Amino acid sequence: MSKDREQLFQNRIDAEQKIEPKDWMPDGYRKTLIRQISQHAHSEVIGMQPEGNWITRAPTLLRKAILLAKVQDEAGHGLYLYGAAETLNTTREEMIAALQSGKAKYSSIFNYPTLSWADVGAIGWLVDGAAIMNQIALCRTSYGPYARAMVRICKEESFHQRQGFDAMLALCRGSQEQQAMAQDALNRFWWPSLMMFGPHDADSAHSAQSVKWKIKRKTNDELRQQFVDQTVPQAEYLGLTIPDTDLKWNAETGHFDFGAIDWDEFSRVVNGGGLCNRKRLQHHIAASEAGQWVREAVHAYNKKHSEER
Ligand code: FAQ
Repeated sequence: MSKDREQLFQNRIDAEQKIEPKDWMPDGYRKTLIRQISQHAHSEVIGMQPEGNWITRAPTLLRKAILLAKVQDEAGHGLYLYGAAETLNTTREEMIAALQSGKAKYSSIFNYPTLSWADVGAIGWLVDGAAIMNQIALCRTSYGPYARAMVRICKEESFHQRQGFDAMLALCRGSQEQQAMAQDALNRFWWPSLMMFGPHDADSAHSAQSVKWKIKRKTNDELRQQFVDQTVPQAEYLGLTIPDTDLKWNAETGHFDFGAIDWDEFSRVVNGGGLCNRKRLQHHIAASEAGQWVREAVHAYNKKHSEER
C-alpha cells in the first residue's frame, strides 16, 4: 500500500505537478524539505549580519539607502521561507532552536568577515550571484509553497546582484587604492562563493534523491559551473583577476575549467570552525533575547483581540 502511494507520488512529480501542503507525501520528502527550506531561511537571516556591519559606514547616502533596503529584503526572504517550511508541520520555534543550538546549518559563506566596503560589493556580486543561480532553479522546485516563495525572492535577488556589481564597478573605475580593495575582496570571497553550492555531486549526500523528487532541479556541480561561466567575463569587464591559476577556457566542453576547491576549509567552516561562526550565532541569540518582549506583547495583543471577536 505504502509502495503504491509512493509510486503515485513519484508519478505526480514526474508529471510536473506541484505538491501542496495537504497532499500526501513520503516522510523523507517532508523531512528533506524542512531541512533545506529552514537552512535556506537561516542563511537569509544570518546573511544580514556581514552586510549589516557596513550600514553605518556606507560611503554615500545613496549606497547606505540601497544597502539598508537590501538587508531588509534578506529578512523578508527569511520570513517567506520560514512560512513555507511551517506548511510542512514544523514551527518557527523549532527551527530557530535548531539554528541556535548549532543543529541546523546555514550557508558557510556567512562565516567570513566583511573587512572593507569592497566586501559589500563582492557579496552582492558573488554571493547574491551564486544564490540566484541556485534559486532560479528552485523556482521550479516540486513543492508549491517553496517554489512560489522563490519567485518573489529571485526578483529581489537580481536587484541585489546588480547593486553589488555596480558597487564593484565604481571601485574598479576609481583610484588605485579602490581597485586594490576590489581585488582583495574578490580574492577572499571567490573560493567561499564556489563552496556555497555544496560538495561535489559524488560526495553530496542528498542530491540524488532530491533531484529524483525534483526538489533540486540542478546538481551542485552543474550550478557551480554555470556560476563560474557567468562570472568570469564579469570579472574581466571589471578588470579584476580571479584568484585561480588553473582557470582557463575549455573550447571542447564550452566551459571554464577551474582549480580544486579546498574541501577541508569547507568542512571546517560548516562544522563551526570558521572565523565568524561563534559571533554569528551569539549575535542571533542576543537579538532573539532582546526581542522576546516584543513577541510576547504581540501574542498578548493578538490573544486579547481574538477573544473579543
Ligand atoms: N554551507 O548533500 P548536500 C543567500 C550541507 S541564500 C553550509 O549537497 P543539499 C542569500 C548540506 O546542508 C544561501 N552547509 O545537501 C543571501 C548538508 O548538510 P545536512 C543559501 C552546506 O541540501 C545573499 C551537507 O552539507 N542558499 O545567500 C553547504 O542537497 C547575500 C551535504 O550537502 C540555500 O540554502 C554550504 N555552502 O544541497 C543572503 C539554497 N553546502 O543538511 C544574504 C537552498 C552543503 O545533511 C546576503 N539550499 N551544505 O546536515 C540548497 O539548494 C541546498 O541545500 C544546498 C546543499 C545546495 C545548499
